[in-house]
Amino acid sequence: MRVRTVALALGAASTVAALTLAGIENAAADTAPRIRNACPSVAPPKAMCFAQVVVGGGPLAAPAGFGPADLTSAYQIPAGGSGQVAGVVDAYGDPNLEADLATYRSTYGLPACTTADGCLRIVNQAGDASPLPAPDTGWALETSLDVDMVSAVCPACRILVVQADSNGLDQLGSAVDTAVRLGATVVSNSYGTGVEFAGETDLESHYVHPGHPIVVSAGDIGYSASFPAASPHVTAVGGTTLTRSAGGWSETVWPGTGSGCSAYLPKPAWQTDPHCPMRMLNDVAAVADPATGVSVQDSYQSTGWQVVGGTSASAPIIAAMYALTGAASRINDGSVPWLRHSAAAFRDVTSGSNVPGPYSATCGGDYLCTGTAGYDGPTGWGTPTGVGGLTPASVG
Ligand SMILES: [Ca+2]
Repeated sequence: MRVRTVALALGAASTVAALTLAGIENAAADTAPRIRNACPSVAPPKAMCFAQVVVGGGPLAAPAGFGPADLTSAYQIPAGGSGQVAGVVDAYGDPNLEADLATYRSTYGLPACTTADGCLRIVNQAGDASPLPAPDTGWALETSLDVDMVSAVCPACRILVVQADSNGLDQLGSAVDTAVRLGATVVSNSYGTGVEFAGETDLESHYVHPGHPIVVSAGDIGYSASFPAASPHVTAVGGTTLTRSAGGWSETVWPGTGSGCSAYLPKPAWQTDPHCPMRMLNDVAAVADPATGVSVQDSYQSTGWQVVGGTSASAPIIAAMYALTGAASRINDGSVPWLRHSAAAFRDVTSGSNVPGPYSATCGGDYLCTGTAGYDGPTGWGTPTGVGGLTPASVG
């Protein structure tokens, strides 16, 4: 309970206060909290992880970002998930993954989830338990973020981590295929190119798995369409700034979130927005602003508790909520929020923009880059309040 109290107190803090209080990773003398990407920028057809971490100020002694109770409250997350398998695809290895997950879950009072009890399974992209890929510091943080978010949202889910040999999209795509083959109910993908490229059409088949929702981060460079989020066969997840307000929660567009109109991939029939003739991103959103970030435990070449954001946080939250619907086998793409949205099912995000951003271009000032009433690119139909908006209509 002591830890939960700390988390709740910090969750209530303002953005500025959260930044001031959240210091990590670096030497104690490095006292200026700031945000950096966990993974370096790369050019397609490689992908970067979309985690952003608060650094500076010295190691954190206790969790300082949003924890499971905060997320459960903000998104009205129900119980459930027994028998569901949350697949997580990342690149490279993380030697401390299981130990760090154990720390996260025990700290927050969640049931243990270990390789010994079969709850946690870690394989390479071929589906084998060994050899696992060489470790990478940035992707290790990313992987911990993914399994921590899945744990926070769906503590009863089993977790299948598939580690691609590298950050090449062909490798990551193979890992997605493996996750589905090994029984993943849903597959969370917190990575992408940030920008589109012509060759993405040749890689898209890895993300076409009807009956296994493929959930993808929208990217962290502001207004821009990223692949594989641009696939019309996935759910593209944008990001918000999440703040606790009197009696509840409020959200605005996180300026870093990707969004936009694909240059290469066609518009699916279920998308009805007026100004994008191709696949429009995004479909839904969840918290991604590192200044209102989530708590993550990562000790691989790092100091333990971290405050992390980026659309790498929002994608596994949505993936795990899909698992909680118990209806993932009837989900084929990102259409469900478009078909099932309602005022009760989503918190409509109506303010904020992802233009200007460090790499963004103007979008014309409309819903492609601006939070508006109803659908908008940065946050899709909004953030889920319960799983009703993520649950497909009953057959027949
Ligand atoms: Ca909106």
